[in-house]
Amino acid sequence: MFRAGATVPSNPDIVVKQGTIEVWYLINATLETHAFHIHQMKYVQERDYSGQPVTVDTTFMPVGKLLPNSHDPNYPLIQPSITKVILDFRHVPKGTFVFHCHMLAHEDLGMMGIIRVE
Ligand SMILES: [Cu+2]
Repeated sequence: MFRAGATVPSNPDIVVKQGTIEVWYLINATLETHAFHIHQMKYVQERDYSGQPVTVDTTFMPVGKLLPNSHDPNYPLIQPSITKVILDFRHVPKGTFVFHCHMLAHEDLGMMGIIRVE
């Protein structure tokens, strides 16, 4: 929500402390690939396709895996993919910025959040 006259939202989705290092797990419980992207910083993705840690600003989140549902075969279950990232807020300026899916159709449909560094 925006306050009257405000230029940034007053209610961020995530608040972090400047100077901290955070581990986030990006969970994709859908059957579509997503591309996590955050502004103002790069971060470490636990491993790339070669199995090595890599510094990035966008992470592709693999699709979830379909599993049979023994209770109702018409509704299969989804085992989510989990991607570990390490975000270093020691040198990120205080302020408010966005993270979002870098697939623009997803972003336009609402896959966007606000983060505030305090
Ligand atoms: Cu997406």
